[in-house]
Amino acid sequence: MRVAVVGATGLVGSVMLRVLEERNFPVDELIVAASEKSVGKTVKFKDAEVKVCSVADAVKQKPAVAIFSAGSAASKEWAPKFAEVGTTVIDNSSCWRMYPEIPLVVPEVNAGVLTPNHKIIANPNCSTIQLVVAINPIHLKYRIKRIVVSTYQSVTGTGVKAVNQLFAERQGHEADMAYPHPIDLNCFPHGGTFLDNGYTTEEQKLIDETRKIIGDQSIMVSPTVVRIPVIGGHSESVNLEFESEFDINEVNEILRMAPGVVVQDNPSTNHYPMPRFAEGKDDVFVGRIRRDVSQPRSLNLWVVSDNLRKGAATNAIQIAEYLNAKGWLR
Ligand code: 2RA
Repeated sequence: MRVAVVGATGLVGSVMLRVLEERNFPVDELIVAASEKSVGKTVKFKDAEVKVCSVADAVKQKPAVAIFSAGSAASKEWAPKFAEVGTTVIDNSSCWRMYPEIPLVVPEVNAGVLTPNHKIIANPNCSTIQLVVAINPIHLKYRIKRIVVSTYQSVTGTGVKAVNQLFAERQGHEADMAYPHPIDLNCFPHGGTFLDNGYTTEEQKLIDETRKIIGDQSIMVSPTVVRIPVIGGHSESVNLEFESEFDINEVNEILRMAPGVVVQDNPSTNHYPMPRFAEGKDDVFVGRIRRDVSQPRSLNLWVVSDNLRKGAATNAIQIAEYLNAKGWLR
C-alpha cells in the first residue's frame, strides 16, 4: 500500500514512522511530505533513507492513505486535495474535528461511525483520547452525567521547542522560549490560547471532543489544563458523576477488561500510573480508582498515557488499521 505521512519531520510525524514500522503496517511505498524548507531532507524508514517531498508532489502520487501531523493550516489546504484523488486522510490537527460530517475517532470507543465514504477522518486531541478510552467503558454501564478533569500535560504536546526550553532551563542555559513562562520547576494553567469565556482552546477541546466521540452532548465537562515539566506523557485527574449508582468492584472489573486500558492500582505498593513509565507505550494507564467520598454516584480516577503515541500517532494508525481491515483503503 502507498502511504503518505505529511509532517513526518515533526515530533509526532517521526513517531508515526516508528509506529508504522513497529506495527508492521502494510507500507509498500512510503511518501514523506513536509513543508518546503524540509524538501530534499531524508528520514529513516525500515532501514532505508526516504527523501522528503513537497505536499503537492505527494498528492500527485495518489496514496491510499495520508496520515497528517502538519498543523491545521496545512490540513485545511491539503486534506481536501488528497481526498479529491481518492486518498483517505487521517488528520491529527484540530482543523476538521468539530465538522459534523467529519468522524472524530478513537477506535476503542467509536470506530463504528466510520464508513468507506469518509475521506477525511479526524484524530482527536491527545488529552481527549486517553480520557475517553478510560471513561467510555464505565459510561456504557452507568452513564456519565458530569466530568471534572484536570490535566498535567507533557511539554512534548507543545513540540520540540518546548522540550528544548525545558532542558535548557534545567541545564542553566539561555532558553529559546516556547512558553510565556519558565517551565522547569514550574507549572502553569495554560494550554493553547485563552477564550472569551476564560477557558483555553485546549480545555474547550476536552469539552467538545469528549461529547462528540462518546456521542452524548448532555455530558457536562469542567476541564482545567496544566502544563508541567515532564516529557513522557499526559496525566489526568478525573472525577466522574454518574446518572446511576455504581459498584466499585464492578468498576475495577470493567476497567481491567476495557480495550486499550491497563489498570495500575495498588496503593499498598505505591503502584499507580506515572508518565515516566508510560513513555513509549500505547496503553492508557488507569489508577487511584476510588469512590468520591464528597458526593454520591461519583468516582475518581488517575489516567496517564504517552501523548505522542496513543495520544496521536498510534491512534491515527489504529484508525488506518481499522479501515484496512475493512478493505476500505484502495
Ligand atoms: C498539547 N494537546 O499538549 C496539545 C498538543 N496537541 O499542547
